This record gives sequence, C-alpha cells and structure tokens, in this order.
Amino acid sequence: MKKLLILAALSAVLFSCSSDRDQILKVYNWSDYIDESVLPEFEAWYKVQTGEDIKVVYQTFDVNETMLSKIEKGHEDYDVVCPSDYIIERMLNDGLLLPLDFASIPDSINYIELNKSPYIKGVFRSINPAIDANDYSVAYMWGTTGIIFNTDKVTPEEAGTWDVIRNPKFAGQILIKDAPRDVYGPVLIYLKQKELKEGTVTLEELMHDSSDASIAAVEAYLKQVKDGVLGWEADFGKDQMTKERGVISLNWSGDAVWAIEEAAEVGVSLDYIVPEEGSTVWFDGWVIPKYAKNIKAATYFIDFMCRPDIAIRNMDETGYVSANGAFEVLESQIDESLEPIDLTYFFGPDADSVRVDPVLYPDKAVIDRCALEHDWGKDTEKLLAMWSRVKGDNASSMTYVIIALAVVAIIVAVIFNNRSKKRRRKATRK
Ligand code: N2P
Repeated sequence: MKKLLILAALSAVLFSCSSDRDQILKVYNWSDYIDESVLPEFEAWYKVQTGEDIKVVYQTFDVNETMLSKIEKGHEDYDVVCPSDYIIERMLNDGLLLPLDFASIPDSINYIELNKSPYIKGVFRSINPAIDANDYSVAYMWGTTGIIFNTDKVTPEEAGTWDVIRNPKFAGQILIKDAPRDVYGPVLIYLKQKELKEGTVTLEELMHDSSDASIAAVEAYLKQVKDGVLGWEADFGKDQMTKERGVISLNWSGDAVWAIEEAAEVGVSLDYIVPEEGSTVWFDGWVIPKYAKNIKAATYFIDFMCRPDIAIRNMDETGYVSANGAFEVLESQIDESLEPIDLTYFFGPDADSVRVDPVLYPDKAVIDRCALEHDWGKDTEKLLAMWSRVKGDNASSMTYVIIALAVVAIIVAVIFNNRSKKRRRKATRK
C-alpha cells in the first residue's frame, strides 16, 4: 500500500511537470534581435488558435558558439533557437535538429511557405547537398558583413577595403565583432584577393578553407591589427560608433542600419560598405533542437514569426532584414527619397526598380561578391584556438608598460611600508 502511494505521488509530480512544460515555450535568440512586444502577442494568438495557454520564456545569446555549446554539451531543452547558417549546417550534420512539421498548422494561418523568398529557399538548399536545410529551419533575418564607418573621419575609399582594420590612421578607434567565423572569412578573402582575381580560387572554396596555412595567415594578420583595436565586441560596437568612440567597425549590416539611424539623431554621420574584395552573406534561422520539450508551440512560434506584420515589426525594431519575401514587407521599406535598386533576386520580377535602403537589401552586385560560410566540423576547434591566441594577449605595449609600472609601485610601497614598521618597532623598544 505504502509503495502504491509513493508511486501515485511520483506519477502526480511527473504529470504536473510535463503538463506545466506544455504551457512553456523556451526561446533562445540573439540579443537585440526581436521586438519583444511580439512575445505576449504570440501568447494571446496561440490561445486563440489552439485554446491552450502558453508562456514564453525568452533568453538571449551574443555568440553562436555559446548557444551551440548549451545544446551540444548541456543538452538544454530550448524549444526554438536561432543559429546562423554554418551552425545550422553543423547541427544538421550532428543530428541535433528535429524536422519541422508545418502540416500540423491550419492552412489559414500557415505563413511559412507563403512568404518564403525564392532566394532564401535556394540559399538554404545549398547549405547541405545531402539534407535540405529548408526541412529543418526557417530563415529569420539575413545580411552581409562589412564596415560601418564615420563619414567625417573615414573616406569611402579607405573603408572600401578590409585592410582598413589595419590602417594606422584609425588605430585605437577600430571595433571588431567578436565572432571568429565572421572575421576569419573577410580577412581570408582579403589575403587571397590576388588568387581570387586570377581565378585560381573561388569565394565558395575559401568558405571551406580551414587549412593550417590559411588559419596561420589570418592569425598573423589579426595580430598586426589588434594593437589598433578599441574593442572586440559582441554587441556594443554599434553604440560606440554612434558615440564616436570608434570610427571603423567590422560589423553586420543590421547593426549598421541601427547605428546609422541612431547616430543621425545625434548629428553623427555613419555609413556602411561591403569592401570591394568581397565578403560573407549570412542567414539566421529558427530551428527546433533535438532536446526541445514543446514542439507544438515551437512550430506555432516559427509560423507566427513569418506573419508579415510581425516580420516588419521585428525589422523596424532591430535594423536587421527579415528573410520574409512577402510583398507587404517590401512595401513597408519603400522610401521615395532613395534611388531605385533591383531586388528581383529577392522579391521576384516586380521588384526590378524599388526605392529601398541598399544597406538593408544589398544590390545584386554586392550579393555576387559575397559567399555563405560553411561548417568546418572538428576544425572549428582550430579556429577558436587561433581566436583566443589573437585576443588572449590583447594587451598593447602600452598596457604592458602600465602593468610593469604598477608592479614596481607595489614593490616600492611594500618595501617602504616594511621600513616604516621597523622604524616604529625600534622607536617603541626605546
Ligand atoms: C543581433 C545579432 C545579429 C546576428 N544582436 C547576426 N548573425
């Protein structure tokens, strides 16, 4: 009887835990990457659609690798997360993702297929030739990696090459994204510009290049850069640019849009450029990890994020560009004061001459000199080790002088203190 009671109590606890978990959706996203007011709206929408309660537990990260490690090593039960392309590739390869099942969502509220840009669909298809990443992820935001620059201090010609991060004229005012893959790619492209021009290597090949020689070349280059670096930043770079502490920032296009707008309000003029040598184009997408506990709510959440009005709000709040290909998203970004650009590659044939900010939606010519990063598998460790070697002794020679002076000062103070103690002891003995 006693055993039966214990069993019943245990089942009750287990049941209540599992039913509680059905009412919780754990979302893990990049910081500053959503209009947070859409979260309570999702809870209300979910209730209307399913008749069930849901509470969103929202957490953020700044670096892909932090998020990956929590899932890969920590097996954390996030229901929906937002990795970048090469991490989606890695999670796919390592069996860490669940296939998405949107057939479970009623047609009337299924926004996913309806709003997929053919461009995004194609790029996701190219992530892994063996498995279609479109079956496991839905793109959220996308953009390029480039240079934000202060137009009063830096010319477009100076900012138009990756070598600007090594330009002594801007030493101490250069911010670099603390994102190893997003820095490695552009630096390697810069170092291999001769081979790229001669056609002996392609951008696509460079995105797979994890050879020791290339890692060593990028490391040597970054070590020349680091004395001029004001900060390796996960998210404060855009802010430092608006305050004019930095004049150059190796950054993502979405941070650029945010910084350009904020800076204009305080009379600071910033611009963004994708250097001539070429760059990377990146995509972040929603996925449901293998350890998720609320697949149903996660699926509805991804669908909700694809609703055009929600996509527009997230775009307007963050400065990043939605991967949503709905025409109303395009319409929301039209500004008649701008020059027309050709966005047919993204929105289809009707978008051949649209007045949209080219920092948001890059021109086709920019896209043509950009490539998608790819997963390096176990070679990623080599990159991360190189990254910590570069940043690890990030102190400049001036820092070493200051540390040495501080040590000398401490030694002098200790000697002085001991001497005075001895003198006081002698005096009391007398
Ligand atoms: C915004 C994060 C953007 C992620 N804070 C770009 N991959």
